[in-house]
Amino acid sequence: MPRQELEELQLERLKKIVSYVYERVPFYHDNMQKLGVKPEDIQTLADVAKLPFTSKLDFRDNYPFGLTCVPQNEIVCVHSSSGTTGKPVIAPYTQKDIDTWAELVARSLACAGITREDILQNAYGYGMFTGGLGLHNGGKQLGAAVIPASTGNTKRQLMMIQDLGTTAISCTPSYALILHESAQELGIDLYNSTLRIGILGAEPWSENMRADIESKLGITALGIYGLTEIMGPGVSMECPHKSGMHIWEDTFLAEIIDPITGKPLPYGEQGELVITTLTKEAQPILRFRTKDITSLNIETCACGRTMARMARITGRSDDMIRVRGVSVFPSQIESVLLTVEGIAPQYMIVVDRQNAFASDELEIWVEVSESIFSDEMTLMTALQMKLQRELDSVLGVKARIKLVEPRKLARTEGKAKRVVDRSELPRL
Ligand code: DLL
Repeated sequence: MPRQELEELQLERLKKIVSYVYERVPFYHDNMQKLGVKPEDIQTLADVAKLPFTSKLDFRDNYPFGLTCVPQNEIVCVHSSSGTTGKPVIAPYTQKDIDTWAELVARSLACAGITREDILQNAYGYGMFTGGLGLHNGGKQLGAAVIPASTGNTKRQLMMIQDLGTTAISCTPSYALILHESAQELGIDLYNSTLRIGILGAEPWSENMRADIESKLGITALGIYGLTEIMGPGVSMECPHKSGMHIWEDTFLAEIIDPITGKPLPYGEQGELVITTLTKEAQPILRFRTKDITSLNIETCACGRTMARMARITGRSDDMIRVRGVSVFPSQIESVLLTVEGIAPQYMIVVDRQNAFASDELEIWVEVSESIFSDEMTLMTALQMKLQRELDSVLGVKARIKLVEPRKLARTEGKAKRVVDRSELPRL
């Protein structure tokens, strides 16, 4: 769709959704009144900036159904975020919401090059997490054969890939590496298997991590993005040109704001992604502050799609670490680590939360790869110094590196936990 037509459609839908929530949800009604804005004040897309933001905290304050617009008997399914502390985010859907979601995931998979000829092994967790059922319903909608593998049981996952001829795998990037590690242990050659595409998301990963996964699994690794508050996976998806994830803008209005001032930023500038849902029935959300740091590009992609692309997420504004006043994101550290030979793509960044994330020095635990690990101190010290130098020059801050024996750091089958508080450190 030409962008002008797309923007007309967005405006029409935005106007509708703003009146819809204004009439139904006291939270939006009150917040709009506080700002002195009425639904009829939305006359252009830029007017979205007049609307109040919604944050994760607002979900907590309105737990569980305070943001919901429909009576309970119209809700056909409820998902939730993992929520490690406090109450999780609750995401209710009507049948129409579920259908739209399946359609958007099907569109995402098609965008990645998957067809009804493919066998999609879905290794995102099934249950209340949106990854499992989201990819499941979208895969079926496309007509691919979906294997509901869920997370874990890596040996069986590998057996299914081999026996069923799996051609596409959906999982977190960190789990793709676990699959490779286990395959190696079992003498299975994943590189030459039937696998050809990876639909990877749910956690930040770097361009170097992509290269590593592609070279180890012999696949094209593409990013999928989404979040519970907005829908689940399938908000945006990379095409094989690998130049950003196409946001399905007929359904979502995306903005980039300055995370400190909250002011909208122009296309191309990096800031916090804010999303308004344009068609949701059960729980539409106005201007959700995702905390995800990215930028938008509206140039037509080489694939021909006109919908804006969001750049790889460099991190979450709440994952940002301040070292001597310099902002550092875990993904920047990952990028550096993966360029140094002898380092396994497993690491942990240690922070002192009591110290409000502000420290004088970065502490990073890094696993050494099996091929290079040695008891000889001089070798390991040289590697440590090399890493220190690289991190110093790229990040501009001092890093204290602790080298860890191969396979010593904990593996997670879901989202990888890269930033760990000192009080939670494992004993090695
Ligand atoms: O992780 C939904 C999902 C499932 C996405 C499967 C992709 C695949 P939540 O648990 O609510 O939902 O977490 C959402 O995860 O705000 C980002 O910080 C992060 N995230 C999701 N996809 C990506 C990605 C699911 N491709 C939060 N790159 C988001 C980087 C991502 N971060």
